[in-house]
Amino acid sequence: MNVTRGFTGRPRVHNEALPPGQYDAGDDWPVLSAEVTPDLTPAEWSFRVDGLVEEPRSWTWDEAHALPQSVYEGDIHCVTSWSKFGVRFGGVSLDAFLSVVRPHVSATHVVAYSHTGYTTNLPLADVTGGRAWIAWEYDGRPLTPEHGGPARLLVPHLYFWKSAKWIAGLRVLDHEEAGFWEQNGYHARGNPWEEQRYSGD
Ligand SMILES: Nc1nc2c(c(=O)[nH]1)N[C@H]1C(S)=C(S)[C@@H](COP(=O)(O)O)O[C@H]1N2
Ligand SMILES: [Mo]
Repeated sequence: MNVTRGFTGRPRVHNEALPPGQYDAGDDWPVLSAEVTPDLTPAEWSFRVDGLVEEPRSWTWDEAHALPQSVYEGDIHCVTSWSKFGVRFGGVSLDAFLSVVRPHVSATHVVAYSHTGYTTNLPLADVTGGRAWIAWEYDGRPLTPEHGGPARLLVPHLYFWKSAKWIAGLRVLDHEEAGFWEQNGYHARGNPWEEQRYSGD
């Protein structure tokens, strides 16, 4: 265990769990968007799962909040090399949505898409098994618009570009379809522990 900060800010304790090539951003949380932050209210927000599923459906803000709530406490890692330790997000596990729509046995991948048009692709296995969330709270407060509020995808075990802000839905597929950054040279999976930054890494 290391205490990496002394007198400035609160002491930060962690388990040396920094993926290769990353640095600890401390209390900073950089905003990284390829898009203008949308003016999207909870009433306008919806989340849809369709494609290769038994029962495609959409959830309103209230319907999504009626699902069992779930918290992620842990770290996040951006491909631009900052990591943030011990963050706390609240929302609903993607498993709760997927168990309603029931992906076909042939399903292998998803494309996550935002209300702004951003897309990112993920293996289905990376968004099931308690490893992905629709998150609307950060540190017990509503997620701010620049960080993806009212709600964003959260897939913290992969580089943070996979965590689509202003999440609108998931399309379930039986093949991989490259999203925005993945079409622009970034890695299809983006596992920070294997430093999968660019295609070919
Ligand atoms: N809709 C949308 N989601 C997005 C992005 C974006 O431009 N648009 N940028 C991605 C990238 S590259 C990163 S690193 C994280 C940044 O999230 P943050 O601004 O909350 O730190 O959001 C990801 N999700
Ligand atoms: Mo990023």
